[in-house]
Amino acid sequence: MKKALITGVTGQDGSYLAEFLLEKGYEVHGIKRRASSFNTQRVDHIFQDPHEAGARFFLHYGDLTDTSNLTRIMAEVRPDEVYNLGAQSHVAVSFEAPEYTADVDALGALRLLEAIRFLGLEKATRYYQASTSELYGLVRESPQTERTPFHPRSPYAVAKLYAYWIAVNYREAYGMFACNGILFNHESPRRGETFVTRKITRGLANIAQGLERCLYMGNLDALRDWGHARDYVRMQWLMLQCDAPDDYVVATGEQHSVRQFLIWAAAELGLELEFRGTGVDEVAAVVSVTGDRAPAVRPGDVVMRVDPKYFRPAEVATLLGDASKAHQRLGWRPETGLREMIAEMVATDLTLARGHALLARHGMARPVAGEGQ
Ligand code: NDP
Ligand code: GDR
Repeated sequence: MKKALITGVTGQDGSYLAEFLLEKGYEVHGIKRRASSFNTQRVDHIFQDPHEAGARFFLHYGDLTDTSNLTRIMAEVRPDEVYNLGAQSHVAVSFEAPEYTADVDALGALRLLEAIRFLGLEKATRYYQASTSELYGLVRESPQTERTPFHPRSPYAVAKLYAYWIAVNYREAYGMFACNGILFNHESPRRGETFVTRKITRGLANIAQGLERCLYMGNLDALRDWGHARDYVRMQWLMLQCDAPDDYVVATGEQHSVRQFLIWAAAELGLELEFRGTGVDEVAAVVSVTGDRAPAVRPGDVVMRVDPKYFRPAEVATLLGDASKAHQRLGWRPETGLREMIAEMVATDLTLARGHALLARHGMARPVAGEGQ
């Protein structure tokens, strides 16, 4: 039975990857952080009682900033495959916590590679690094391929640049099977609530149910290549099954604006939007409401306003990936289209919002958690 070790197992990708590897028959070990409240919601459905015979999913406390902890877990598990998905993954937050972001995202990768080397596992353990389209930053050519030059635009992207190159370096220096997946944005109903897609689907679902009045957004003109996380974790695994290690772009090859995402998410709730004004004065107003998904919304309601607080000190204006190499060498193609993914995200957030609204009607109102980035 193959063994995998996943950092960031409690995150969006970690949860889909753990599911995928368990289905493939792997024994899966994940590193979770100690937190003062539960942080395993995304993997609770695949929890297995370690006391039961045949359990194949195990969680270990750990942190990418803690060398001895990572080395000890690596020594205990001796994994065939390591997937380094753990990160402070929010670009805007990285401007506020640049040093922490570098410690986790850059040095965390080094610590894992060194643990593999220190334990003499460099020929036994394959390593996947969660690299990112943010490396391209100020893009020099479009679409971006594995050969497009990098120009990172945030402390997050600069830290990930180090992680990218240290994986390449350990491959060249020590013959390690280390791969970079240069993944473009990928989303799902499990996406963190402060990334733009989830912020929109969750915010609009809350507005539809009368739990919030208005969504406050940053740069609506940003262009992204959005895919589904479920499709992208399949590619993370495929990379480590090859005869030789390499780096791959993972993307859909389609690009849309944040504004367009808003329009399509609203349409899933039966809301037609009209955008008025420009720049920081731009708003989205409801033109018509159809169906019964948004009982709290009336035509004329302003459901989105721009708040410059969400602009970034340096923005990545446009990203569009060319995943031809992944397709030609590994036969990978994304299976879920953007409209289908938006429908899935809105449906999930609407169910959550209806639950909140029901509690509120019975005097058990819980505030809708936090504004953010
Ligand atoms: P998430 O933010 O959903 O998950 C990040 C995970 O890392 C969480 O499990 C988090 O734990 C964990 N983590 C954070 N800090 C530490 C730390 N100090 N030590 C150990 N674990 C830590 O990210 P995604 O699942 O979306 O992304 C997975 C990886 O892929 C990340 O490295 C991200 O940067 C990268 N990436 C993501 C893309 C995307 O569009 N989603 C695109 C390209 C790259 P906790 O749950 O406790 O917070
Ligand atoms: P990104 O994702 O920065 O691309 O990083 P995010 O969803 O945060 O932003 C995408 C674009 O939308 C614009 N935007 C807003 N973003 C947020 N979060 N909140 C807003 O209110 C808002 N308004 C407009 C942003 O300015 C940006 O242009 C994600 C992360 O998952 C990284 O870890 C990963 O490496 C990259 O994708 C690929």
